[in-house]
Amino acid sequence: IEMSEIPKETLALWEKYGVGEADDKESFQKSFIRHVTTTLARSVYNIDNFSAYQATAHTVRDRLIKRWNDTQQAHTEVDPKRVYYLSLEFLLGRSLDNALLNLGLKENYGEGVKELGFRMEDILDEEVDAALGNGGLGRLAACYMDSLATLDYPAWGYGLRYTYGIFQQRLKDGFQVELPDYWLNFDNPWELPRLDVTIDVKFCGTVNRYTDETGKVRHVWVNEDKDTVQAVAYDVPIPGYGTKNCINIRLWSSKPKRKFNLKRFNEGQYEQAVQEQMEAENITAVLYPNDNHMVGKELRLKQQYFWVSASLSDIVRRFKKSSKPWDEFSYQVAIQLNDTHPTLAIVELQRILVDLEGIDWDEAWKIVTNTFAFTNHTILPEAMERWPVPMVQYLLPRHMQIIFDINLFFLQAVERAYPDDRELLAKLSIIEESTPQFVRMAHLAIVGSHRVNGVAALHSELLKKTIFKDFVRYYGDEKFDNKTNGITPRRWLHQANPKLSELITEALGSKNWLKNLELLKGLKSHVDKVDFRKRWVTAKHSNKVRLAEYIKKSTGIIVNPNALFDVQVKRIHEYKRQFMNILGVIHRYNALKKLTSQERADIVPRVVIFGGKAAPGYYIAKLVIKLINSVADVINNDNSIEDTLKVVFIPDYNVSVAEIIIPASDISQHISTAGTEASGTSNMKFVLNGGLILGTVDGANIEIHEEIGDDNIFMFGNLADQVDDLRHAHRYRNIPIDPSLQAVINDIESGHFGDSRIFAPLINTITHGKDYYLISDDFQSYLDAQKLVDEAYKDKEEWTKKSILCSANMGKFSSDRAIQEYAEQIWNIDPVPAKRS
Ligand code: B1H
Ligand code: IMP
Repeated sequence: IEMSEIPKETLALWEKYGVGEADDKESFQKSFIRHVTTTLARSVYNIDNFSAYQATAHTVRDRLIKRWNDTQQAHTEVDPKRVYYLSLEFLLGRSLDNALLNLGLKENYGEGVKELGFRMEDILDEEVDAALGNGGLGRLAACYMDSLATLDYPAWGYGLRYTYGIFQQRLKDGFQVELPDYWLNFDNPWELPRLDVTIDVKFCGTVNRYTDETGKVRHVWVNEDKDTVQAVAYDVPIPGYGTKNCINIRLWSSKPKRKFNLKRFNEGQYEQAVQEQMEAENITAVLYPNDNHMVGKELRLKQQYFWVSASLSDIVRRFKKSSKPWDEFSYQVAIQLNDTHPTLAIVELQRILVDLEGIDWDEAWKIVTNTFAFTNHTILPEAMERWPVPMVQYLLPRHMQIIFDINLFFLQAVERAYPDDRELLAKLSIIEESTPQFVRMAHLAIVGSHRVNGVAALHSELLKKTIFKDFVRYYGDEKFDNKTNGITPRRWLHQANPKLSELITEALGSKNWLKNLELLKGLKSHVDKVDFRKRWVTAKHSNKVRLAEYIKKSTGIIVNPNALFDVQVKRIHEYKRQFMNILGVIHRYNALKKLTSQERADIVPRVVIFGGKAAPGYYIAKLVIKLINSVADVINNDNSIEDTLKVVFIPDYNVSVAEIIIPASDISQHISTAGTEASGTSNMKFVLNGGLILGTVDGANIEIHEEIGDDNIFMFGNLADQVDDLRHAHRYRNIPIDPSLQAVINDIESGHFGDSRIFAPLINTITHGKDYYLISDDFQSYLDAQKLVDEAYKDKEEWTKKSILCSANMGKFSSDRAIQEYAEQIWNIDPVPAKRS
């Protein structure tokens, strides 16, 4: 309804009784008590930390909803071009602390809960993570939403509301075991169920051809009711920092379209009657727990189409509200594809335009390609999405036809540009001509988008030189570019490291750096001040004490906060080489054992900290976890080395655990085989928090190195352009294993760390598996780099200077910078100032 159609008296009432925005302590306490009483139906006599969390969360939620409404209203009034970020993963973590800080409520509310008899820290600790993602890709989406909100961009995220997020990891006898993450066990205050916003999503069925009244051949996709499921919207408000703006992530949940099948029930077929219900609900039941690995399950393809179909239907509905002509669609709508997972959106939009709206193919295709842009996040071959043609044909018959047509017209154009180059056609084709045929999703994403980007400079270059080389030849260079990843300094410094954040704000004279991270450069002038360095070390030390307490609580292991904390936390994957790290630990242990007590007195004690989940079906990665724990058992119980080395595997690494670990690291490891880690984003988080890094010449490490300089980073290993030759050499020549590495392997095989037969398949990846990730080739230079770390840490003052310079030079890696680049260079969107009311 238009504002002008509402009677003045009605508006006056809304004005009078409208939800207030008061942020003071007393208003908080009033809301808190009201929520305890009415929302939770509890009282002063039975309120524990968890209810206090719920009441606080609901109080914040009220404020968020107000901002969310105002933001949506401003967008509706301005009707600007919007960007839609399609991601199968949003790894948000906890929301309460983030919302309190972004809204500027933390101090008043902290006071408020204290007077009511609670500690804010305890309340914050009651929240379960929203863990709807695997790792870097999902967390990147979350950081990008924070920046989009903070910069007032008119943006929406679209994803799935999984009933089960990434599994919880426990350790049993040193092995990983998985537990379901039933995160919706209690009410979730951070979502707004929109039970009235439902969209039908079709599967299966057949395609009918007909001739319409103008004589044009058209297609209609029909299916049975039982093959239609319903998508229900749940909205997750994302508040910006230092703005009234609050944007939305719309997550879809699946439910059966048809109510219970009464006929079958009455025929006594109870199970079949329930079956359909369950199959519909299955679609959004669980997040696939594979990072950087494709699993060709039919249910995963159903998830992808379910999500894409509901989202596009919503986007198209919103576009139609403003009655603009179709040729303006791409001036109103930008859609970013977070990896190939949402690639079917390209096909779905073409189907909507051609089949439902009756637009000519070529005109529709222009609209489609001007709307979409595609981000690639990996070049690992096992992660490339390919779907069997028969599977697509069965689930989405009309989409398969459209894909064939897209491919035909595309290849015809290629042939016109390169006549007689059959090989080029085969290489570029969207269809892989195997038995069965496969749809290559990356090819479809490139052909259907106007821009393709990688996520760090090296990665984007490698894309152009390797897997997308032939596309560059056809389209030219301009379609392919780089958008180096970024992280939000609000969560990853201000929230996770309040002590350091406070010190930085004091030194720089304001909090402006939280919105303009380049201002951190101002810290450089403080490096030579002894007092500033002392306070920097004090802040870091208290983070190490906090982590030591967490380690004791979660593993029982006691570590010394004065030791050098050496951290590798990320998904467990062969290409990330946690295996090399633990082999290096064994090497260190054996060296320590050879020292005399006197010699050991000179050694910098180390705590080597691991964390990360292995995909449940990734056998070798799970063996790496077991090896780490077996090695830890031996080393931590060997008194002869006098606490110069401890090894810890922190279970269930997730976003909120990361917030404790990252600010406490002295050095962290980012040691992927060169050319394999597209970017990495935890590397940025560690350095922003004044942690040094030990890394290979890979991903964003290279750009971090450029920004912070040679003196403040430890780089080692073979370069990306040497990897092919080295692999070739392993495959076809007998390359002897590095002697230090061989000694370590012998040690494991001697049974020093338990029954070595368990580890044989893991060790074989080096000795008989051609050492695909080049551990042997990099091992010596890795050990050398570790030696430099030990030496450097002995000079505490110099180390602290490095630490400060690390933070000071990290401005580039704010997700605000990344989002601004996307907005200006790809999406062509402008901020819509947040409404004040
Ligand atoms: C990244 C993935 C990924 N790249 C498939 N690719 C998945 C691929 O469920 N799947 O099928 C899930 C995840 N994740 C990561 O993206 C890269 O490895 C990192 O280097 C990068 O920093 C991150 C964000 O760009
Ligand atoms: P949509 O763009 O129609 O999907 O709207 C998204 C949400 O924004 C809706 O659920 C409404 O709650 C809100 N909204 C849309 N238009 C207006 C408006 O004009 N004023 C206030 N809120 C609006």
